[in-house]
Amino acid sequence: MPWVLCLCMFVLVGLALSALLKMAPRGPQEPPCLPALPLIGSLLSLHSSDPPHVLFKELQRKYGQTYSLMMGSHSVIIVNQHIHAKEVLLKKGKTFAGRPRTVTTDTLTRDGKDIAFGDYSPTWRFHRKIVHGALCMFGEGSASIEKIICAEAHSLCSILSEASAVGLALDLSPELTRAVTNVICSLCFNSSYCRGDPEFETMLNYSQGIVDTVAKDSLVDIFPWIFPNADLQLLKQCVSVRDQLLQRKYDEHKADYSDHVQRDLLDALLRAQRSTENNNTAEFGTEAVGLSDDHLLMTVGDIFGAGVETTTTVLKWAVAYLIHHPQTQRQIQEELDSKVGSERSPQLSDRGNLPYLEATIREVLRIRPVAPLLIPHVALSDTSIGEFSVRKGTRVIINLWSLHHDNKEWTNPELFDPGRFLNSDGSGLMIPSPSYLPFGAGIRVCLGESLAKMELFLFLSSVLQRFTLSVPPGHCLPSLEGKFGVVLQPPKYRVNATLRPGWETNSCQMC
Ligand code: PLO
Repeated sequence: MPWVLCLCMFVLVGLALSALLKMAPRGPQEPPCLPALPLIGSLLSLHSSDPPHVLFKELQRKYGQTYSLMMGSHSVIIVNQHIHAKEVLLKKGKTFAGRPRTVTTDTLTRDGKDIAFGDYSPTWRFHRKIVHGALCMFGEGSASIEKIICAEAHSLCSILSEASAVGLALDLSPELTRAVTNVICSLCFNSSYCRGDPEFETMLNYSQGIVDTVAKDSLVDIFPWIFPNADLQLLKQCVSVRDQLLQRKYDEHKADYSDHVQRDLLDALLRAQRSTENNNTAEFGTEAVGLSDDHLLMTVGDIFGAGVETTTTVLKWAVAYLIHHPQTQRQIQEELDSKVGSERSPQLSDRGNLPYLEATIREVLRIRPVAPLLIPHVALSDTSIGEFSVRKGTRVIINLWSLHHDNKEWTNPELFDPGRFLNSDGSGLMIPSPSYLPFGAGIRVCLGESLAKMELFLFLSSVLQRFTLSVPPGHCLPSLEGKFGVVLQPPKYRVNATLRPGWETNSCQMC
């Protein structure tokens, strides 16, 4: 019967085709996607009491380590594992070097004229190179930066001594912020703030306002046309106060600039700006890559913002963990006693001799990364991550929190354990997992990494050499949860600084 034959043929052809399709190498596929509705995207699946980095880590269980979602109309890929993270940041660093434009970051940076939030372009590359050079000149390797940090560490210790003498429990936050701000101020403007300086208070205020409102990928960034809300108003106000302050410093500097002396980082930037006006910068392509005053001002804003908020935040986390773990504190102090003693202050050359302190700093940066989602990247052309295809314009979020808490990579990732960064006999440092990127990686890696490491080391060693930190009687230990924002902020808490035996009469010495 011909129709039976036909049917058989049809089935056979179908089977053969499906076998062929199975054998043929499968082209790249899209990553699994959270449910999404027109306009609001995946908003309904993102409703949670957990902060975004924790929620994104949890969603891996259902969608796998790399998945996508829609933020409004934007497609976003979330990367939760180190192999894909390194593909994005290192192997395909240039392809993923873009930045999304958002209402809040545009407000902060005059439409991306800075380094951290500015999109990839010849101007951006040139700009970053100049800032990198200037930071190298005044940062790592320059003896003066060590002196500046030590002077601030010394003044911080004096404040702790005064508080300790009268048994006052201190909120360390403004003290740490001032110490770190002064390092950046000396570096950028060759100036510093005294305690209670009204300009410093202004700075504290506007910076908190910016941290609370900028780049949180909150509703205002996703639906700016529906939510021109109070957050955006506050941000605009804070940015305007910041801009006035920076502009004043900038104008003063320009007024007495001379080609022959380089007093600080701003002088180095001004010199670079002038020399670009006179030379061509062929290696950056044919487009004009000049640095406008806006670019320089926004860069100084970045250096200030990044330099102050990040380092202060890490120091506050470090102190919070140290008062939770007095044993760690004792071990650091024993190391300091035996390797530095009490005749002099710690200095950068001691770094190699204090592995336990270094391991503690690494562990703080692991367990509470300053920027748990880094800053989002954007694919500049069609590309892929692992087996997944990625379309040009897709945003990519590296969930550093997942990398640093991946239990395939870290034993008991929730546990604070500096020992994990030490070799078996505790004499040397190591990085036990490739899933560790506290400063990011690749062409957008943090420019201030070495400066931050110097500050963390000198501030913590100077304080712990002289003081033991503890919770004031009757107070609770600070929560270690953190408030999500452009940086992961520790809560407000107070500490008692008690002078260690032998230091009661010893005044703080300068290094
Ligand atoms: C911090 C508040 C400041 O007033 C402005 C500012 C500038 C640069 C930002 C910084 C803030 C937060 C931390 C950022 C930094 C650039 C790089 C750094 C985002 C918003 C990180 C952690 O990536």
